[in-house]
Amino acid sequence: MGQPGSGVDIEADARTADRLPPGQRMQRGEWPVLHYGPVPRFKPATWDFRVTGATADGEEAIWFHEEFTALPAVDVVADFHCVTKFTMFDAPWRGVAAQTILDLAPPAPDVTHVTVWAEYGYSANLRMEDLLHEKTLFATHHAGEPLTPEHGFPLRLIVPHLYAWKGPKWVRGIEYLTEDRRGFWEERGYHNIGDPWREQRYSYQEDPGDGPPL
Ligand SMILES: Nc1nc2c(c(=O)[nH]1)N[C@H]1C(S)=C(S)[C@@H](COP(=O)(O)O)O[C@H]1N2
Ligand SMILES: [Mo]
Repeated sequence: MGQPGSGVDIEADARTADRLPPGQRMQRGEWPVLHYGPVPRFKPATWDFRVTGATADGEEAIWFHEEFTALPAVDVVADFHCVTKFTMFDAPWRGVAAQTILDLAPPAPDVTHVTVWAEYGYSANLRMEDLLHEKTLFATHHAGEPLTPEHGFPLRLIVPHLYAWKGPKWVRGIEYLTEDRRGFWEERGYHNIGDPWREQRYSYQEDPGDGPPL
């Protein structure tokens, strides 16, 4: 591996360069807290996670907190890209794979998109394929510890291949849609798809077909 200390930084820089999407910089130090509005208080007695909209059987699915935390867990290590231009490498998440929820509460065949709903009506829309991505998960833990309240306790969505606003903190459910509908930031100037590798930051960059009319 060469001289101690010699090649190491070069290798690390090379790794960083091709893992950093265009216009992003690496976040050093603390994980920033970013959101709109206040941090909701977790109320275990009334917390639930609901799957609504166009489900396969026409019924809503619902999990109370203890039930949700008993679902099979997965570990996912992934980079985290915020549209305000910081990227965190190798965030270690634990939680429930989105695929698990989809298996337990399947969508009707004509479902193409979802709205992910969080406390206070925050929402983000995703294409079904984004939710089905193998690294998309409903995270309960970060770096082996339960999420802190400001980072989304008890549950947040993580969609590593899209900008982080697509992952609502304090998530409470998903709604199956048979046509796309903009979420909170997607109605307020942010790109409907939000792929950091294509630098899809703002809605004025959308191509025809990227999203419903504004
Ligand atoms: N409920 C909710 N979730 C949210 C947001 C928000 O405003 N409300 N902001 C998003 C944005 S823009 C980012 S970058 C990430 C930030 O997550 P963090 O505060 O854990 O770094 O949360 C996302 N999830
Ligand atoms: Mo963000």
